[in-house]
Amino acid sequence: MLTRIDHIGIACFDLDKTVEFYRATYGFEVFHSEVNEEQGVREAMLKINDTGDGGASYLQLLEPTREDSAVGKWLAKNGEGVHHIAFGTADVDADSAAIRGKGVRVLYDEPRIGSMGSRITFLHPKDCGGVLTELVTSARTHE
Ligand code: MC0
Repeated sequence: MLTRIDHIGIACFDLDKTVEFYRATYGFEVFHSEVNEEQGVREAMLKINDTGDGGASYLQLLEPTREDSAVGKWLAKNGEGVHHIAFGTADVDADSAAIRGKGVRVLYDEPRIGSMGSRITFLHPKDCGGVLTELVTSARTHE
């Protein structure tokens, strides 16, 4: 069951500059940052609030580490902006299987490692009304 908006992924060319915009404009601070080489991103997670399901909601700022990554390709075509939305679930395996059963393409056979040790998968944007959609089970909720 999907129980929260886990994060909104925002693609940017310059992570440090974008972090500073969110800090100066809204007062959001970086909760966590990391590089995910498999996904080809350097990212900063800005926590908005804890949620009632044991998880939290974040803004995820994403700078590509290489031009041929998903975010690098998307930025070259579209420029900066909202790249994807992510729903949180306690069981990404069960939810991705259920959604696949409804005819939506799930991009990974097995969930991969996402931000802060989470387990993630993606749904194809062409099957989701043009919205790249991620499912996340956070390390806090998959223990
Ligand atoms: C591509 N398309 C999108 C899109 N990316 N539409 C909406 N939102 C996006 N973000 C559209 C393109 O415009 C194009 O449509 C069509 O999909 C094919 O795109 P493409 O440029 O030819 O690229 P593909 O097919 O090689 O790859 C698209 C695909 C890929 C969605 C399969 O980006 C992917 O695997 N994404 C999942 C992984 C990801 O995004 N990782 C970065 C975040 P037209 O109409 O022009 O044909 S990592 C992350 O978020 C982690 C760290 C975390 O949360 O913890």
